[in-house]
Amino acid sequence: MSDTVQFAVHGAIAEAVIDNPPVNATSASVRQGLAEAIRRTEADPAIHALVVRCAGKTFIAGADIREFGKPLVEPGLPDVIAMMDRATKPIIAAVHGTVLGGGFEVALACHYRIALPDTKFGFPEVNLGIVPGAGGTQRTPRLAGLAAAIRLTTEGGPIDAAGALANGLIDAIAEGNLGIAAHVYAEALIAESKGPRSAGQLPMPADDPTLFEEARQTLSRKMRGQSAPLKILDAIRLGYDMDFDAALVRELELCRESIAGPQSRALRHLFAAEREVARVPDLPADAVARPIDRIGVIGLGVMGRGIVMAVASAGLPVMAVGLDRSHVDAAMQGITKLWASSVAKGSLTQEAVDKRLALITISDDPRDLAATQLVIEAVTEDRAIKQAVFATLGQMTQPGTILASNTSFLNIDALAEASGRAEDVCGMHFFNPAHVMRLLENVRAARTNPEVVATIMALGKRIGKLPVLSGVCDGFIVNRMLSKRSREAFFLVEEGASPALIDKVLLSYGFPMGPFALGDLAGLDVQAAARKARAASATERELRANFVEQMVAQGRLGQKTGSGWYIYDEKRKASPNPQTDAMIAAHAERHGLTLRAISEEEIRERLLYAMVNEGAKLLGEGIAARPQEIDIAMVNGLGWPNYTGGPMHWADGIGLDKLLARIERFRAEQGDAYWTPAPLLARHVAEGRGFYA
Ligand code: 3H9
Repeated sequence: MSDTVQFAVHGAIAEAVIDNPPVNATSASVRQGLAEAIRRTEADPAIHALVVRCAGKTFIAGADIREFGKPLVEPGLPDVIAMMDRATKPIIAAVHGTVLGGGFEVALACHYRIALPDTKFGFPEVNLGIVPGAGGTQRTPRLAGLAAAIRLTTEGGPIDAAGALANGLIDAIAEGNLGIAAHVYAEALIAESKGPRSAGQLPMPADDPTLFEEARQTLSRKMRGQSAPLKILDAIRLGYDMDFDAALVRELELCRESIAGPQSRALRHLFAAEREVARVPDLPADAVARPIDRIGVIGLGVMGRGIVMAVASAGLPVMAVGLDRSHVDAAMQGITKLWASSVAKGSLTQEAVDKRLALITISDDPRDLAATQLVIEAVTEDRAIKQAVFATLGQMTQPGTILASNTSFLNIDALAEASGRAEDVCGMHFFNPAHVMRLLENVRAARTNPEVVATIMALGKRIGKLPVLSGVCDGFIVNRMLSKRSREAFFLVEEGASPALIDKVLLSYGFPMGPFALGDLAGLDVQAAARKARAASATERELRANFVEQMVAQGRLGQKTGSGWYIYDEKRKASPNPQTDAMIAAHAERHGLTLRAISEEEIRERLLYAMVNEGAKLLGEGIAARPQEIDIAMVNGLGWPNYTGGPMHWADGIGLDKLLARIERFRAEQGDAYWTPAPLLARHVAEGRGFYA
């Protein structure tokens, strides 16, 4: 047989058990083993049915992503699936765990499907920029109807066993031992003389062009810029335009084209990078995570509340400490209100909310943090206040209790010294809203114990976050790179590019919004405060580009006051703001600046290359250990479009030599202070390599 598929015969029933860790992907040996199992079943007159199931924690979770881009080893998955479809004896898929992508397609090609109750099914191909290629877009509508098929294949989200049963995607839910249940099921089929049946023989459901059109519009909005979702709709439509077999051939072509395209390469890169960043390269093997079963949060402003919610949502007890009773009460009211709105929307049950609330203990006395193993500090972003809090925490918590700051810009080494227990101190920088955003920048300070690093990386995952490790610097990875984009955006306005044009350029690149719309959303007062905090190290030109301060002085704080870079109506819909044009014109006159027309290309390059160059500096300085950290942080923290693979992957695609040449040109035009190429970038170009290879 094959290394990964065991074939056994029990009476009239044959069984193929796939064992291909970690996720039983359909690697070459699995395909070969399955093909052989079908051949043997067909050839042996004593066998009347074949059960296909998997060892380990899951049924097949998809095609083997690691084989993509390499020459195909026969047989391909569609060939194996065609053998199943044509088999003359019933094949039963007995499934558990996560039945995904090519795994779901294998199951759908089997003639009968039974599943354990907690099984999840789905077509996550779309998240990898891929069109399902082994019949998923053809069998699903025939079994589950058009609406369910469109939803499953284009949205990528899972459906549970009960949903799959209700939608006709499986035949039964099995209790107890899956192998035994499958055997019993197969025996019953044989006893009732139920033969094979192919979903391909079923008719397509009635066509519904409106459904396709609505899906097209929704996907164009929700997954803006991505080609796979729309290609998947095209693939489903094939079922109406040609017969089943021809549709399968064309579906496979669309699948292969999508795999070869840049968007899928980028998304697969992120899939691998996401797993890579969880492995910190230089942690000693004996750096084991400390046990954490009680967390403290001190400071209950917007960030602190979000962190409390994130921790409690993960089922961990949390001691929430605020400045005084009224702050604590206000925080709890805020948290309760947010969760109540989730209940009202139907995304959470009241029972789940009650469980979470029961995990939160409130206090206004830092001494109550003594029983925690990790405290996340989220007090006001002020050096003196934070240092005082760290000094208190150093005294009031046990040695070994991890003290993590949620600071965005302050120096964690200084906080570490203030605590008197520097080896227990680190950063855990959440993004707003902290209970929603996945990215978590974990920060290793100069004296952080490796065990602390191991603990916060593991804890981040446990509370549903995507932890990325950063070193200490001003702004860590995301905010440091973003600050270069903001600077360039203000300069571009001073030179003549309108904020609306700049926003449009970034929007069409794929960001969810441009820097000025984002500033209005976040609040220009917040931005002004951040600029003030960094004024001491700012250049004259940076200080001169004081548009934000000018607007704040006029009471224009962005969306919350109805006016900022844009004007907002009561529904917060933006329109151009004549005051902004007047402000820019007056600013230019005051400072004797000549405004010029700036091309969209220059705007795009200056905004994005400024960030890539800063990313290269982060790498060169060792703040980010690998380009993966940067790509994952920027995609998940800033909304850098995922289908470009993140700034460093994208830059490799452009070619670092071209990038360096543009940076040198901007340096000549704008000055060394803003456009000195990162030494690492220059070195990579000299060596003819990219950030990745
Ligand atoms: C497809 O099926 C195309 C077909 O329609 C058409 C064919 C013609 N291949 O996530 P984890 C590895 S496209 C190879 O940490 P979890 C993963 O890299 C595919 N390897 O575990 C990691 O390795 P490492 C459609 C894979 O328990 C290890 O498994 N399917 C694959 O948190 C553990 O992964 C998908 O897109 C794979 N397909 O989550 C499913 N999948 O430790 C993608 C995983 O060396 N996979 N690995 O880094 C997932 O969503 C999650 O991995 C899963 C498990 C939910 C299965």
